[in-house]
Amino acid sequence: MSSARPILYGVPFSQPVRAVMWLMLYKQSPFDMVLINPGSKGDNGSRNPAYLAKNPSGTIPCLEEPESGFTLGEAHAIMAYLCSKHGWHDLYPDDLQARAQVDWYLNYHHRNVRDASVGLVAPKIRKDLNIPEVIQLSAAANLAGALRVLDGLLQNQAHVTGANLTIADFAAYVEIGQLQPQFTNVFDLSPYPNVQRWLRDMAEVPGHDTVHVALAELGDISQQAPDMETIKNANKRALGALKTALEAMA
Ligand SMILES: N[C@@H](CCC(=O)N[C@@H](CS)C(=O)NCC(=O)O)C(=O)O
Repeated sequence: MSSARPILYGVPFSQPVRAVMWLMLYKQSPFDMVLINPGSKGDNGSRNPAYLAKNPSGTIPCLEEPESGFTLGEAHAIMAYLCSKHGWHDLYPDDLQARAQVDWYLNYHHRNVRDASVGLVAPKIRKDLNIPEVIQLSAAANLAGALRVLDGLLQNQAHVTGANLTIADFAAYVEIGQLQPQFTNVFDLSPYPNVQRWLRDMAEVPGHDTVHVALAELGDISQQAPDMETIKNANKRALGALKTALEAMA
């Protein structure tokens, strides 16, 4: 493992981890992935003291730059940091107002679009979390409200915050995209035609397929929750695809 490469901690199943992976693949920016089990206190768990020292919130993703020892949690903070560091102003504009629009979405995302996972996907995949039904219902309602907002925006613009692709699109897609029929199929997106058009466009963005191998492998979970073996295999395939993509960059 080269010490010059940043380390991304997480698993490809995690939506916020996928957003960071996608950004780095899109920019052909090499990294090493270290697997961290979300929620576990075990050796490779996100609630283990060793990991908490890197990211006190105990969530994935976390980025580490081994040479300086710098660590950073929160997918949106990581993406903004990488864009600022590398001058990726196409994805995170240096124009203050354009950047503020991207920041608007990144903040809005958390209690609205992010609820796709809390309300619809996690209850199927992470039975162990025992997410109460009232929380699932409220999350699904938040998501529906956010989709109405996004559908309105996307009627007049190609991407979430304007004409161009930005990190807001990566953040939004990893949540909304996972609901599509070719992935988990747990939510009807047909009432949102502009969102659907944007989803199709986003599927053409380089890195999309590599980042979504885990979901493609998992397939439709609308009728039946996947078993542990299926989840493990999907994770294995996703890591294989990521390894191939990272080797191709070297
Ligand atoms: N706001 C955080 C959310 C991160 C998050 O919720 N990660 C989940 C996995 S998708 C996690 O680490 N859960 C484990 C836990 O909370 O213990 C971000 O965008 O990075």
